[in-house]
Amino acid sequence: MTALRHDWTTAEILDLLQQPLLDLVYQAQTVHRQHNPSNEVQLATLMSVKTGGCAENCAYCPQSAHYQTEVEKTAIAQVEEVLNRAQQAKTLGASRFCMGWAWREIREGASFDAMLDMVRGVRELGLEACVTAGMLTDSQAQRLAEAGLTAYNHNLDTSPEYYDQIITTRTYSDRLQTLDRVRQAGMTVCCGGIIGMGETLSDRARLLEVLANLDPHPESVPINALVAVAGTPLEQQPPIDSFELVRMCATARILMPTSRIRLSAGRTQLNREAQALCFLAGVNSIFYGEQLLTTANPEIQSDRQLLADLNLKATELV
Ligand code: SAM
Ligand code: DTB
Ligand code: SF4
Repeated sequence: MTALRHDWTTAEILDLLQQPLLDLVYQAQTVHRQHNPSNEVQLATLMSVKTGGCAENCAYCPQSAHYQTEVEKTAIAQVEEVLNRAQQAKTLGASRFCMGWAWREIREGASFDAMLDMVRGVRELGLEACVTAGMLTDSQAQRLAEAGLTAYNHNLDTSPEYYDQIITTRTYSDRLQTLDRVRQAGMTVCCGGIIGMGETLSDRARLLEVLANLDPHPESVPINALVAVAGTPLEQQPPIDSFELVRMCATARILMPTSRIRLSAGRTQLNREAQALCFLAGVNSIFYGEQLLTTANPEIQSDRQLLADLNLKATELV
């Protein structure tokens, strides 16, 4: 059994990332089987509760108010609509429901009260509940934890060194501070990043280093491939090679043996074989449902078929 470590160096991680692909995947699957049930994948369904008009300037994001994209700013969804969608996700086999808010930071008032109602309602359905809504205060973290929120998602996105090429309206340490508040309030942490934004292999290693050296590790680690959206500064980025995504997932699995590694945005670009290789590399969660937040995800029917053909079981509700 490999012990959990929080002292990984950049050089060690770069060595892992650059191993012969099959050695890397073999090592990742070995670690995976030591710590987690094999052949099991958690299905998480996303819903955009508050879409567009965000004050941050994240270069990848179609919801930033700084860029002209096809995403329109919409009103905050009603609690009832959100809970209907959560019920539907449960019926379709999801065990986690994730609610996205295009905010720089959580606002107090009716919308935060509604967020708390959504969290309570999702938990009452027996689903894990996750919220992603930007920065928060200690008191907001506390109230979300009291409402039963399972996890708060807040991604580091890339390395500390590359960060200011992607976002200038907040800092890496702002991000780490929010993660700490989530942890202090007793919720689990969902934190990962994006590849395909023009970063180097060292940047990827450094992102993984920061994630793996958090103690405890984030319980869930979304690995996104950039969805290059027209109107964003990254619209011209070429798609990444799927083996690079496999390498990223495998290395995340080796570094964080007990975390859920979630193959997140970018799955529509992957064929079935590439996704199977990601599962072999230790991925044990995907986003399930035809939409991510504002962009497309694979069809429900094709995901069901993929899981059936690979004999993978969806994680059951507890
Ligand atoms: N505003 C909150 C925040 O930034 O934490 C929550 C919503 S934000 C859309 C959640 C995450 O989605 C981002 O941190 C980023 O990692 C991911 N994301 C956004 N746009 C993406 C894109 N075009 N491709 C891949 N991942 C993306
Ligand atoms: C995460 O890491 N990826 C999800 C979820 N956490 C919130 C979001 C992906 C968004 C992709 C672009 C969009 O659909 O707007
Ligand atoms: Fe806003 Fe989040 Fe998009 Fe950044 S990633 S622009 S914070 S919604």
